[in-house]
Amino acid sequence: ATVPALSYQPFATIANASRCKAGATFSNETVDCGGVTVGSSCASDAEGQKPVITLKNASVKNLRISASGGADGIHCSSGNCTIENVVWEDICEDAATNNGKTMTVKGGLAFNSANGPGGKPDKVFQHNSKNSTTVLTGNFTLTGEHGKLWRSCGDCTDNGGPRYLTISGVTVNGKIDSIAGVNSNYKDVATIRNLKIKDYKAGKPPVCEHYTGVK
Ligand code: ADA
Ligand code: CA
Ligand code: CA
Repeated sequence: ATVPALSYQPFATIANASRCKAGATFSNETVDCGGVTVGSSCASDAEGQKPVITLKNASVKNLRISASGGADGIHCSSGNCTIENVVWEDICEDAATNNGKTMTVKGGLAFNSANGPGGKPDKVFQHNSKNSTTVLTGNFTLTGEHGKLWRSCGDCTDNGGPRYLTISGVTVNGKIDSIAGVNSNYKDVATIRNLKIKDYKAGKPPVCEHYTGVK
């Protein structure tokens, strides 16, 4: 009998990688970016910058966001979104925004949230839609310096709440001001399990900061 020659593919091609470009929108699907790096620009802490990637009831995984191109990060603009194994080489205005129902960040890593070169450390995740949940899990890790890990919007047009944060396996391997910025008057709830914090700024409450949301 003849023995068939061994054949193998040394490098797998991720069919979706070419779709992972700054400005892309993914809807009702999971897109594996295969480790590509994307980015647009970073105008420091300016609000109104465009998201790098928009998810509409969709998931993205295995993506890097470039240090100088983080803009307004990833938006979950509707439905349930999962952001899995994403690396932010630096956070620009923020890393991701929940404008949907449940936004889950699973694994991955974010470096400084300093809004680009010369900026000061600021928020990582922004939560704008009410009656919705942000989940941080799978040992999502922060390194470098940060303000808040999560902020519930204090002045959104879609105001009120509550907004929910669930942390279940997060490591802060750098320095942070606080974990959750809740609006107490909107009855926000942060549920925190398995959180490791290496260092936090003196004089700041390390876990919850209470705010009053305004209309
Ligand atoms: C700030 C600002 C909000 C909203 C938010 C965001 O919290 O006050 O109105 O723009 O940032 O989405 O980044
Ligand atoms: Ca923002
Ligand atoms: Ca910011």
